[in-house]
Amino acid sequence: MSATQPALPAAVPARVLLTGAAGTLGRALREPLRTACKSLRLSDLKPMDGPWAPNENFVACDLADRAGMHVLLKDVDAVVHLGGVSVETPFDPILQANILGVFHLYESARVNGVRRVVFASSNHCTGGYPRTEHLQVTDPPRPDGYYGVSKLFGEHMAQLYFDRYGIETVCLRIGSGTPQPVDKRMLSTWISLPDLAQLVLRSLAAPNVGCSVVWGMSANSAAWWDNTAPAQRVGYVPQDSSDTFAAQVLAQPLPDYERDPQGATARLQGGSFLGVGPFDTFGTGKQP
Ligand code: NAI
Ligand code: 15L
Repeated sequence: MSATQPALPAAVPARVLLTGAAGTLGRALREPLRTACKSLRLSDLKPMDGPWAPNENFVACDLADRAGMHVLLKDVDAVVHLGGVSVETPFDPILQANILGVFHLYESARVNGVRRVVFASSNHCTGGYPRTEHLQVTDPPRPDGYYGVSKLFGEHMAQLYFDRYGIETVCLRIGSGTPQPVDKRMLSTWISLPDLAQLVLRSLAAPNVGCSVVWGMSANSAAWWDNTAPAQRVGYVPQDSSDTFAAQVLAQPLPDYERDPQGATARLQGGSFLGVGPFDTFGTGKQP
């Protein structure tokens, strides 16, 4: 890709907290974040191993721990919130990490005077749409599971805390953040890790974002989402495209979840997440 990328923003807030720092995307974003900000506080459920750069420190915290979250958000200007359950699961872990955790995040932000959040939302907010639909961020949500519902809860909390308290949030509906696309669906949903880093930095630095939703995707010809206006709002200009990998990916056999063209996992945007559940919520040992 050769789309001209505006100069990287100078105005990344000085003191940034990165939750979910030990996860896949947290590890990928750590270096670009610590380079762009003055101090980077890393957090995750369990301790991470060093070594630490001079401007980094680590604080272990469970998102479900109210008092711990209050302390975690002290003396930070902005939060990149990646922490939480990142796949479709039974409701209880999602309730703790993604529902209670996001409530603690925003209440701690309000009490500590944090002005900006970059929230890792997900394409699973709209994973129930057929792959034939081309979506705007303003289209009605169609979550494909409890996980997608929890991300929509986060987006609504972001709106509430902007309208009531002026805390700005960029909700990134991330597609698939990986080194390269590995299946047909990802030709539509892929975001390269350098593009994701650019998107996060711009979301931290862009002025007057209010509460906005941006698709987290590279410049993929097969995209299901229109990112024109949302990307402009934060100045995001993707440099990569899944097109580069299309021939290689399409030469591979389809993964199991794409094989039956009438099945929900192949027909709908959420892919394999639609094949997870129902769960044995009431412990009866019987699935409906
Ligand atoms: P991941 O599962 O690798 O990382 C999530 C991190 O959150 C883990 O290190 C985990 O220990 C931590 N965590 C989980 N529960 C916690 C709790 N109760 N308290 C504190 N920390 C907790 O996920 P990944 O792939 O790095 O994704 C990061 C974020 O981006 C997640 O919120 C995910 O939902 C979102 N996302 C990721 C996409 C991707 O392509 N990787 C696509 C769309 C959204
Ligand atoms: C997500 O929201 C997940 O966190 C990630 O693990 C991927 O499955 C991604 O969506 C996807 O849809 O590819």
